[in-house]
Amino acid sequence: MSKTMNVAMIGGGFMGKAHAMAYAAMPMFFWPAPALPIRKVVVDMTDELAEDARARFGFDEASSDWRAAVCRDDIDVVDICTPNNVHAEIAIAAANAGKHVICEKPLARTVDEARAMAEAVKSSGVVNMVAFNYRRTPAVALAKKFIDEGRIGQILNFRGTYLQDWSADPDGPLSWRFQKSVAGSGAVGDIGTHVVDLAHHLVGPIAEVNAITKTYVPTRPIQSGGVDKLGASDKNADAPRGKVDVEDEVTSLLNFDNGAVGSLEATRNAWGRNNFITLEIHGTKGSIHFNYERRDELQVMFADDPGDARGFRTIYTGPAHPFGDGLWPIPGIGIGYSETKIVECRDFFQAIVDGTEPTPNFDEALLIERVGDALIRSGQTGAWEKV
Ligand code: NAI
Ligand code: SOE
Repeated sequence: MSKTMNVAMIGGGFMGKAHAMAYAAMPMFFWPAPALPIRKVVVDMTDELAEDARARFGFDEASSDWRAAVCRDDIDVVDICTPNNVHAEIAIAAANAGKHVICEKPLARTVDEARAMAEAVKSSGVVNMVAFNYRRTPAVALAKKFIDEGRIGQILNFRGTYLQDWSADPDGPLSWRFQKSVAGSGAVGDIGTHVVDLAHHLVGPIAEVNAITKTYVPTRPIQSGGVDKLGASDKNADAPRGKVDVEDEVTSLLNFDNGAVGSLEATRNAWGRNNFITLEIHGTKGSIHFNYERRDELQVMFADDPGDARGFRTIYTGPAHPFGDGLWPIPGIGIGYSETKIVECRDFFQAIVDGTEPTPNFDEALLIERVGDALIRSGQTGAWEKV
């Protein structure tokens, strides 16, 4: 029987829901499970919010005191699902208490915070991971496999986009995602970092960037309540307006360490795009195309295909592909966002049990943070900026 591990989860919003679901579902998908996560205590800002999260997400206990929760003797894992402003403080306290830590992305608001977090987990020797879950989409993992096998040859160009439209309406609420003091940055940290993670995973480290950043909506109606309302679904155009002090959009050229070039776009203001994460990578022997809005599919073109079969073909991912052993027994059932979190949860607990480094860990996320910082700097200077 798998060993049980007690989790203290801090933050019971959107990601709290996704992580709680993964704790419950992971052993159902991956059996025998590396460990059985026990939803021990959930922490939120107030006793009322925490109790609501406890009842909804199936935790044993609720608390409004994360400092006490992360130090409890009976806690093995601390899971950080709060907005970005408290990631560093909680992760460092958890590491100092000897707890394994999984932290939502972006790792922190600034490079300095991220570095302090990476140092804390290193000096305490705890297992650490950052929740860049999109790389655990089976089609993305299949792209990685093809690249590692040399099927598209040497990579020449990476084009990555992350387009959404939940902030396109200027009367969408001023959530924490528009406040630098809470979020650290705007589209760069919130969604651009997912593209950087995918670029690092599939191509290698980004060396320098040349970016344009724009803020189109300078003020928004002040949001009531803590959990992010994410857009116009809950808008109150008559509320007093507060300042947006982060970028709405980033567009950048990229140079990679290995000589590949590329581009990155991230915006939450692109009407009609929902979770439009696209990757198109071409190499000396072929190309790969992925669109998260059709996340079960990977399009590939191999240059050595016979002339009469030249062109992109669509592979529909299923049991034969990465993570297929645990997901669904036949192709065509498909996966959702939650499955990426279930795989992430399995990999984190597997690393704890095996004593290995999960990926991406805090060191890798520090590098992503440095790319984000270079994107912001380049947006200000208009020049190429080194990572
Ligand atoms: P949210 O606003 O839905 O939920 C945040 C929760 O944390 C709220 O319940 C809030 O009351 C609570 N909270 C805030 N400060 C706290 C504190 N000091 N102590 C305890 N609880 C506190 O936010 P969401 O969307 O869940 O985002 C959380 C984190 O997850 C962010 O870092 C975000 O960037 C990341 N995220 C990652 C996603 C992914 O695809 N990997 C998707 C969405 C968010
Ligand atoms: C909002 O842009 C958001 O929830 C991001 O914070 C997540 O990281 C992304 O995966 C989904 O969209």
